[in-house]
Amino acid sequence: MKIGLGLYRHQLNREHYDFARQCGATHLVVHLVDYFQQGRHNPGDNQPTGGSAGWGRAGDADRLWTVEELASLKRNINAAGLELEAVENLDPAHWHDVLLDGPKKAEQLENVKTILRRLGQVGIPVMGYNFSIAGVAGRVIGRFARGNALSVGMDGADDAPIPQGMVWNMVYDPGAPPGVLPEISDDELWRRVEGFLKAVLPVAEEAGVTLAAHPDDPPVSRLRRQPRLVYQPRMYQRLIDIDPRPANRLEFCIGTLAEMTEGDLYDAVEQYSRQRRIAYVHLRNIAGKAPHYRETFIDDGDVDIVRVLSILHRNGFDGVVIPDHAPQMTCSAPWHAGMAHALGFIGAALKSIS
Ligand SMILES: [Mn+2]
Repeated sequence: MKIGLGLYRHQLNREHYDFARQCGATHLVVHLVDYFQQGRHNPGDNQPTGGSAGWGRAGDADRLWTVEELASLKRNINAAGLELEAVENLDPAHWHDVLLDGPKKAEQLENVKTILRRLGQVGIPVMGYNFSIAGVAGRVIGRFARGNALSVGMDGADDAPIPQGMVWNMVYDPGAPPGVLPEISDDELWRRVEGFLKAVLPVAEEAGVTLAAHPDDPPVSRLRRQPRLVYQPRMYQRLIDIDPRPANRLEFCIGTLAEMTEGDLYDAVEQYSRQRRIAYVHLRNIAGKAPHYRETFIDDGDVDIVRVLSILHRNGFDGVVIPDHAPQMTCSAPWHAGMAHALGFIGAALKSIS
């Protein structure tokens, strides 16, 4: 297994690349969506949470990530001695009507195909995505983690409807007419993801890019009156059974899986790693179950992280593991300290099992 670090858009610079290497990472997973754009609630270096208005504004609908910027990003990362493993998350500006089945759906499926071809051209092997209407919403921040560290949790599912012009917890159309998104069924959401995968997987495969699906964080059956896709471990199977292509894989989030109310986490790790359908792993620890849980330090929650890594190792998983989120440590560099702690733990755990 390889150790990676996930970086937000504003962290894509040499200082953070060197920090990753110093922590023992060899790979990076990068976010190109700017979650912190005009979002009033987001501390700059913490994972975004946002209020009912979401994380902030989506990107420029008319400007897809270019070959030049992707190539330059990869070049700079390689120059720092790291590999670029994945781009994580599509921008709602580029695919909102794929999620919403809206009038620009056909055009925006082409956007996704273009992005996949460009990743392939530059040699970025994985595109992480999260097929979700409400997105990562409805969580709370507090001093929940060991030693009063700032962390994220959930206290019941948010039932507030989503305003028009917003999807995936970001605003893509600030001039949208008043009103809220219509409620849809679980079947309708599955119909949409199936259409999406059938349309883009052949292009991904041809481009040599793997699509990696994140489960619903937080994992509840409905959030903001919209259905969720993967909120129990077994639902990942339905997703990969849509298409057997190896390009149809999982952004396997241990923390989210552990928050789910059904099934056994270690069985799920066994099940999906044995099928070789894990593209890369988000690793973090939690305490509790949705809709009442807290994110914890990696060595301090319900999950036996070493056991998870042992199962992955035994089943031949050779991909990248990143720390996902970490509590913010009380010091002048809360994000760095949290990540350094998580990466140190993961590094030691991997040495102990291999
Ligand atoms: Mn995750």
